[in-house]
Amino acid sequence: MSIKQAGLSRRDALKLASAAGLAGVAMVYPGRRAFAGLKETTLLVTENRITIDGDSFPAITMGGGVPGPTLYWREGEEVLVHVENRLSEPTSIHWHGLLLEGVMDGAPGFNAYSAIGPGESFTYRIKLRQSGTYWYHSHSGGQEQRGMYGAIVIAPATPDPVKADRDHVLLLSDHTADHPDHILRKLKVSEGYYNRGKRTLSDLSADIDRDGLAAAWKDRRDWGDMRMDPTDLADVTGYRFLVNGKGIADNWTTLFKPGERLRLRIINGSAMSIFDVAIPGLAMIVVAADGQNVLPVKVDEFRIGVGETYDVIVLPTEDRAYTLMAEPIDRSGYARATLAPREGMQGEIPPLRPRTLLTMADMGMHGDHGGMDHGSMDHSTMDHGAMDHSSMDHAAMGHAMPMTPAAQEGPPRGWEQAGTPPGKRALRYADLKAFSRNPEATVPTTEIILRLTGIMERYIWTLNGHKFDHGDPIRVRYGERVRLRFINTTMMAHPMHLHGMFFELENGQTDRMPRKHVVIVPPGKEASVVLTANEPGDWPLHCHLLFHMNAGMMTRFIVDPPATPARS
Ligand SMILES: [Cu+2]
Repeated sequence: MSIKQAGLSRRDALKLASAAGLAGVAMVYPGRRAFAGLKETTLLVTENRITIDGDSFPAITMGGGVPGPTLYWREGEEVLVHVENRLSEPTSIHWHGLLLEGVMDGAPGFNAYSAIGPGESFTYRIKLRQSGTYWYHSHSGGQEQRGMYGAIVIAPATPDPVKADRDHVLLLSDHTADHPDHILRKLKVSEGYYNRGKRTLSDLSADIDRDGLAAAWKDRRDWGDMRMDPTDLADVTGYRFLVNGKGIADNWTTLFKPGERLRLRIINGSAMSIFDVAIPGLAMIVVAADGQNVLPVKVDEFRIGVGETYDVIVLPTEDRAYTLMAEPIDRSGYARATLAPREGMQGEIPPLRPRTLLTMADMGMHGDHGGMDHGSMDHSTMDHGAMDHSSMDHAAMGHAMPMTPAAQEGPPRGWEQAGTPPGKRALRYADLKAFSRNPEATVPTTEIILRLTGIMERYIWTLNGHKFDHGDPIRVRYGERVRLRFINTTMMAHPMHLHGMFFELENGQTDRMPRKHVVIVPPGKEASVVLTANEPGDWPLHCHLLFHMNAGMMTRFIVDPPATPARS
């Protein structure tokens, strides 16, 4: 672990204290009541100013900076986090990916948890039942976007199967000086407000050259009918993209000695941005997804949805600097970090890859479908040839990206096309195999269908056609084995996140389905997961795009408490 960049953190202070034989936090913070065997952390939530690439911005900070401090914990520990709200508005902290008691989950309005009022404090108490890379963030309004996010690294109780000489968190985020409430208002006025990548007439002529007049115009007309832009991969642009709170000029850097093994814990803590991540010249071995170990898979790049995490091992052998590039899928900019053998070095920055265009094929629509009601996007009228669950082509799901892009002129077309350079390999969900075999072989007894829906022109994002708390919640029995089928009827990818539990991604694996808490459901496609409902509670299930969630793309996933055996 490099202490270099972080300065002497509280954790380091604790480590030093324990190395010096000083047991317990009471020695470090005299006067605070010590809980035997508990690890305590205090997070002050305050308004503060932060500096990115030399520019100063207001922010909401946890512990004074953005991101908040990385919390280094150990599996089996019980942790106490005292959160003191020094804002003039309510706040909350949610522990993303952690298994915990419902009231400690930190989502206001769920599990009898309420937001922490101005001037108030709340103590979270979590007994850590897992290890890996996670993060924490506000679950109130747009506060996450304003700086309330930080990383969590939980060391396993048993020796870590992943060996590394150095271990770093790379927390990706998107920053704007615009207030989140203002952004949402603008989005509601016009869905295209932020979409500056609109296609122009000259684009049309290029399409006509390639596809012929009829096809080009037909595609246009279809898009027009749906009131969506074919470039709507992301609906908010104008962000700058950060690694560990650092901009492109700040250039977050870490050092290595050639031949060392580096573990990079990459977290997508952005509000709205899905990234393609690569380190040109360096292969990455993916060893964990969403905090859970997977069988190692070597790739050149991966796509990371909002709320997802990937741990990778890299083995730089050359005496040169490398650039980690994270390009948002709308290619409106990039975040970078540098891995270098010495201070002051930087790697080459490759040109941004072209922006992918979505096509009607992303909606599973081929040929004439003139009678279709685009306004309601009724699932039953869609072409489900490729969506039959039983025969679903899992390789084509989610991250399916061919090793080389199809030979074609112009920008890549279709969600799956990341513009991966020829001969390079992009991670697909189908590549993820759980490190340990799935304990559950039980076939799901219940299938729950969740349609991802929206009325884009009014910026209403919904589940099964209902805004949050306007439709029925999902309710399952304790211990029930359920399948959740997400059917995306919209033109955007939605990273769907479940609190309180892991699910197993149905990615074509049989007994090694990866355990995740976020699944990207691509535009017009579907994804399915299975889970055993063994965490009683009233859990949020939502799209992790901040403005989609705030617009209503959220529901309750209620797991009834276990039945109490009748007394005799
Ligand atoms: Cu969404």
